[in-house]
Order: sequence, then structure tokens, then C-alpha cells
Amino acid sequence: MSLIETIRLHRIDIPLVRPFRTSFGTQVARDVLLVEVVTDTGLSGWAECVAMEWPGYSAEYVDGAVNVLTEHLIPRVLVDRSCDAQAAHERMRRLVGHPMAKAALETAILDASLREQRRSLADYLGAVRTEVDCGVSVGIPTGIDALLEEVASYVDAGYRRIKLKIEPGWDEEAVRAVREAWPDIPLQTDANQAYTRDDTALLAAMDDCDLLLVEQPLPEDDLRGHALLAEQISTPVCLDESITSTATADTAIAYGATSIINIKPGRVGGYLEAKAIHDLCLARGIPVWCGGMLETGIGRAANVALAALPGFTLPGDTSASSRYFATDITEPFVLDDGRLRVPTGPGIGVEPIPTVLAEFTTWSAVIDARSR
Ligand code: OSB
Ligand code: MG
Repeated sequence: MSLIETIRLHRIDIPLVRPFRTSFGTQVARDVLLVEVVTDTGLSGWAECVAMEWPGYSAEYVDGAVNVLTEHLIPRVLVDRSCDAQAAHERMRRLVGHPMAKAALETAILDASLREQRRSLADYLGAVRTEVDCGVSVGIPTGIDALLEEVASYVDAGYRRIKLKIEPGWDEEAVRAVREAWPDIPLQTDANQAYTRDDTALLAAMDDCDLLLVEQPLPEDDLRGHALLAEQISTPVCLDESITSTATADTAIAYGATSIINIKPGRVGGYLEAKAIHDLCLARGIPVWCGGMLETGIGRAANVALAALPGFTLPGDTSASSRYFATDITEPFVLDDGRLRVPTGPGIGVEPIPTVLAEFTTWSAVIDARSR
């Protein structure tokens, strides 16, 4: 097994093609932290930290991720320089929280070690598909006309499922407008915790709109509220923010708080934990799909590999590069008949294009593993 020689952190600022508004705020650009693990054989492993600029989706944010990686996670992992993702996972387990920062470091180590073995991440995780069905997440727009125009562009591009961001005041009318315009398109909603236990009637109002699911209607810690809601509406409840580990997935399923799960590797602390949640859900008959965090090609490549596992039976938020960025930092992921091809090269199968990375980089740091 190779040894870790250097760890580089790269922070980039890359504009989105259109503002992305959710119930927790608006993003106009991605402030992305990339982790690069360089081994003593000169190979680089890459990963994207999905934390956002501010703690709106979860408690993590980019400045916090930089700090916890630099001051705590990297020093803990480098106690042993072996390029071993499982060992790094075990060492980081003793530090509480920060799943997105942990996921980035673990994935960069995993990518480096798989590149050494010339084995793809998809193969390592147990992929059974060579391409994955793709959906698209539609932010809260300025009005119904803008919504229909945006959805039309995605339907024309071939997306196999549409997800509408909702919040109180932007829900039933928007959902009905899209459902009337496209009576047969697979459609679902995502509230990002914007409703309360008192809003059951607002959510039940969309039960006749033939939705695949409603994602995270209530606060992340309210599993009982989700279980009570699931008894009162016919639309399946799907959890995102609430599912932080295999244990919370097991609890939420047992309590009837979720009948479908959105798996986001960053939210659960990495691809090893994401795979474990997938395995649990497969055993329990709970369908899963791969969520997204507006990733660049680096994060997307790994998500597409995960989405190729057998339990991922619903289209994911694994959209093409062009849905997010005019120029991606990797070779772009391009939709073909509503699907993305699973990378087959070693590790995540893609790497940043040096000139594009340099163009968007706002900050970087180098940590020498040997001087510890
Ligand atoms: O809740 O799924 C979410 C983006 C950022 C933060 C949270 C979420 C999202 C999305 C977009 O819905 C998913 C994507 O296209 O990457
Ligand atoms: Mg969500």
C-alpha cells in the first residue's frame, strides 16, 4: 500500500448558470473545497467537500470544513500515512460531527488508493449498471411562468424526473401547474424542512398530484413528526437531512418516518457509510436514490458510481454539468437519453482540468504528511 505524501486543499468559486433558491436560501455560485491526496508514487486522489458557504442545509459550511480538516481531521488521519480509506474512516470516527469534511478526506484517500490499484470506484462499491437515470432539482423561481419555462427546458433535455423545491406559499399552485403541463412526468417535491407539524393540510393538498414522494417536509430532528405525517398523507415521505448514518436510517425506517431515502454521501460521512445505508435499505425493501449538492464533476463522478448500485431504483439528483455550470472543472458530464454514463477509469475516473481549476481557484494550502 502506498503512503500519503502531501494533502492539498483547493478552494474554488464557480458561478451557477442560474440562481438556485430553496427554502433555506439562494445560491448564485458554488464555493467548493476540493481535497487532493498525493501519494509517494506521485498519484493524486480527488474529492469534493459538499459543504455550502453558510450553514443553511446543515450545520457545516466551507470555512468550518477548512478549519476542521486542517486542525483536526488531517492530523488525526496522518498518524498513519498509509493510503487506506477504511483505516482513515476508523480514525475519524472518534471525532464528532463534520460528516461532509470527513467524507471529502476519506473519498480523496479512497480515490488515490483505487487509482493505485487501477480499480474504478463503481466496481469497488458494487455497481451493477453502466449508466444511471437522471432527474433534476428545480429551485424556487420568480413565478409560475418562469417555472414552466425552466421545467420545459429540462424535459426537452431528456431528464427522467423533475423535483420541485417547495415552501409554504410556493407549493400546491406550482405543483399543479407542472402536473397539468406534463401529466405523465415523474414528479416529486423537496421542502428542506420548511413545514411544521401543523402544516399537514398544506402537504395533503398535493396528494392527488401523483407525486413520487415529498422530501424532508419537517425539521431534521423530527422523526416522530414525519411518522405522523406519513400516516396522514398518501404521498410517500422521503428523508434527506434527517438521515445522517446507518443508525438514523434504521431508526427512521423502523418508526415509519420514511419509506424512501435520499442518500447523499457528504451528509452521511462518505461513500463507505453511503454504501452501508444502501445495503440496509436494500435488505428492508426501501428504495433509495442519490441526492446532490450542486457538485462539480469531481463530486458528480463519485455520486454517479454510487447511483449504479442495485438499490438505487429511482432517478437521482445527478444532473449533467450544464445544469449547474457553463464550464465544469472536469470533462463535462453530458446527458444521453436522460442518463449519465458511469465512469470506468481508475478511482472516480475523472480529474480537474488544471487550467480550469487554476482559473476558479481562490485559495489553496499544502500539508506535508512527512513532517508530522
Ligand atoms: O436538499 O436536495 C437538497 C442542493 C443543495 C442543497 C440541498 C439540496 C440540493 C438540491 C440540488 O436539491 C441537487 C442537485 O442537483 O445537486
Ligand atoms: Mg433534499
